[in-house]
Amino acid sequence: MRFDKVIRYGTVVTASDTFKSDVGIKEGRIAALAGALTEADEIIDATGLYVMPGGIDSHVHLDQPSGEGIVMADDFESGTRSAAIGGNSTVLTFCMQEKGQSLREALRLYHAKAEGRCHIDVSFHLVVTDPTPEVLGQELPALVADGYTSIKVFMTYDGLRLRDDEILATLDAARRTGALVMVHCENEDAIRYLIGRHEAEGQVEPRYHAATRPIAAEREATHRALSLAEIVDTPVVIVHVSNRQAMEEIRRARQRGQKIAGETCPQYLMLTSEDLDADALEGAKYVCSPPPRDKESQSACWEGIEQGVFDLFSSDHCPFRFDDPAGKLNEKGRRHFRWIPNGIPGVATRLPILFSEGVMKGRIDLNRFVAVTSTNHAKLYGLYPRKGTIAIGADADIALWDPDMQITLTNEMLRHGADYTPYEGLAVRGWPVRVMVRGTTVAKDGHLCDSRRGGSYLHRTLSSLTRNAGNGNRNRG
Ligand code: DUC
Ligand code: ZN
Ligand code: ZN
Ligand code: ZN
Repeated sequence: MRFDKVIRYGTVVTASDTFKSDVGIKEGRIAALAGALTEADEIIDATGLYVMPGGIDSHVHLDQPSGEGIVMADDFESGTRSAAIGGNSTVLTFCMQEKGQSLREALRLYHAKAEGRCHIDVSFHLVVTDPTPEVLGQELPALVADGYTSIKVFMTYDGLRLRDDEILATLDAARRTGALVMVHCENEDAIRYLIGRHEAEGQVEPRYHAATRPIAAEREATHRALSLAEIVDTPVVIVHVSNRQAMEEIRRARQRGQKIAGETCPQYLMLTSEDLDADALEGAKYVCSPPPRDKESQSACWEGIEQGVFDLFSSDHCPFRFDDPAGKLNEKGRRHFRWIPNGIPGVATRLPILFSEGVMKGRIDLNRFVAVTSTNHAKLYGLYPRKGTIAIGADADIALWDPDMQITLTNEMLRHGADYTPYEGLAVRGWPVRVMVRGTTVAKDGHLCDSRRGGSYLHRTLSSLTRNAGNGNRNRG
């Protein structure tokens, strides 16, 4: 066979295997894995490089409304550009339902935002904020059948949070349809109470963001979410776990037999609440929820990645400019932490950080790296085996990694819309020197090299977690 492209002399890494092989690509798919593939229009020399599935970041916020006068720093163009430079070939972003809005209407808006702007492939999770009988009973089943197979619910944030009975109804609808539910676990009432108490003391600097969202508020909500999921026998993903106590809740629920996926993020490995204590308003750069904790929590999250409590390592990229009236330091945000938009950029730094701090420092092996950054995302969100692996028939979504490359991270090289990175000056070893999406090289040596914006919208199958949920998950009415 003559290939469109062949990647030669590299070391292929999947979630289970590491082996020397050439990779033949034809019509955007992997067509051969063998030695000495020579017949191709283009030969890419991967000597000394790892040939890995492109990163799949299943937790990315782009172009979302974020409060009056606040503008998210990335739209689908800049966000997917930055993602590609950081080694990703697919991102899963959020489609936010406004109260009173149908999911279809929300989807129409988000498809319009993404259409023709994406450099890599994208798909949407549905954020359910208004779980009416119509939404859950009529819309959701039809949308799941159309390939919108995951939803997110919030236990915190005014205007987004659901009550426990609403969460139960949403989980129950998810169980009937096979949708996978992601849950943001923090106790809103406790947080609001603590905000009021700190406010009364005049404690309104960015550092108090962390103080008002303590570990116990996350642990309690995690326990509650898992209990609600157990009550209606529905699998869930606990997203952005920041500490040991929340992690232990996942472990215990699994021991009771629940089907749960766990996710953590770079900020919980690399930052602490002390970063929010930075001089004056600098701390605003690190305001995200749940907030970064302490060194012990960092160790716990590493253990969770190493030992398999966490299946997913995602960025929770949610970028705002720092020195900007539409960003972190908006008029009200300068005066009170509660008006600082929550979120930090990280779609480009997720993979280099885990490669450098995890693989190169011997905490995890290459296969675990691929599992938690790509393969598990594909399996859990219904993209496998088209995405998330190097196998014949899979999309040729490939990242070539140079393990010897040493890079000092700067904001400029990340090509996102934010004016800072929390990881400025961090030295990393290992870099994705080429990223291909369906056989087309999108990023190379830190530069975007395809301006076509050829990313596609991905309709997905059911999650591995809900598909195999046993006990009549799909048929029990
Ligand atoms: N918290 C969220 O829940 N979402 C986006 C960013 C953040 O900090
Ligand atoms: Zn969240
Ligand atoms: Zn998020
Ligand atoms: Zn579509």
